[in-house]
Amino acid sequence: MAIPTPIPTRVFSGFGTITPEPHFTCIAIKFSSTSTPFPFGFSPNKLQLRPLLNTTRNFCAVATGVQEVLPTPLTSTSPPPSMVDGATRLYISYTCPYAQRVWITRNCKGLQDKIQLVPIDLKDRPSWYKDKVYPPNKVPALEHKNEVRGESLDLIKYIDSHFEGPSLSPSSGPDMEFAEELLSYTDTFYKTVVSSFKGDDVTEACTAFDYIETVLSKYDDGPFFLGQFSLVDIAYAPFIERFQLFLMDVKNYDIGFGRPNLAAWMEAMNNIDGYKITRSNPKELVESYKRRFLANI
Ligand SMILES: N[C@@H](CCC(=O)N[C@@H](CS)C(=O)NCC(=O)O)C(=O)O
Repeated sequence: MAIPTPIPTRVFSGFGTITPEPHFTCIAIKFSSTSTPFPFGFSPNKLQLRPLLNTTRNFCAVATGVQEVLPTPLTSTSPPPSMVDGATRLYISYTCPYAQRVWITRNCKGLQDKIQLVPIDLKDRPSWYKDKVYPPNKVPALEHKNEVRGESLDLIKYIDSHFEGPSLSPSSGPDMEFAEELLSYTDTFYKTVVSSFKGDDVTEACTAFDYIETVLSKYDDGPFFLGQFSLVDIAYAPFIERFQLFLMDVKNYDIGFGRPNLAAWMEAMNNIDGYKITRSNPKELVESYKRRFLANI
């Protein structure tokens, strides 16, 4: 019997170049209406099409079907965006977990066309950012209706309640109280886990992950904190992403081992397109955590 040749059903093209081979253009091809787009590099000069294994972040945008070219971070030499055009802008850094929360929220509500991403290079920050946009000089910040707001947990709620798209939080009742309780635990969770980074003892971190494992068992209609995907998952995801990679690399500690709810949560999160595109390069994350938390060892 002849092996059927896959016929592409959809081709995304022209979304940027691939870092190591700039003559290749990123394209993604879907081989059925339900399949994940598969990444290829296309060289118009060589008339060559080949599968890609190492892809840039820009390309991941294409591969998730979001079709968004991620802008290059602005630096000290970049001019400020026009502040009088009424556009809604989300100022982020691609590596900041707090900014990542807001970026995920924007993506998951399908607001890619409504909220413009403005990435900032935090190591070479434009002076206008502090002077004209957001005096605390941090990311994230959201410019909306000529006002600028900050603080990631406030911003994810603000975007959820002020913009169109699926609601990502319960509006009342015990679910809302539980969501608030979990959101207010995020800072303690972060501090507890990172406090165990330096020594050999990961007991503190274990306790924090055990707590997450327990709260994830409260709802049985889905793998997420409130059963269904919500702002709570978005608030934790950037940190659990970093902790998982760092603890595995440095301490050979698998946070999902013996914690089936947490393992299922991580797997489910990794299937959320609006989150996937925001994930940083794992190697770079681990290296930056090593520089930050193990510098004096
Ligand atoms: N509590 C803030 C924290 C934001 C934050 O610390 N952002 C970091 C980047 S990850 C930042 O902008 N740092 C620049 C600085 O402190 O100068 C939030 O939740 O939004």
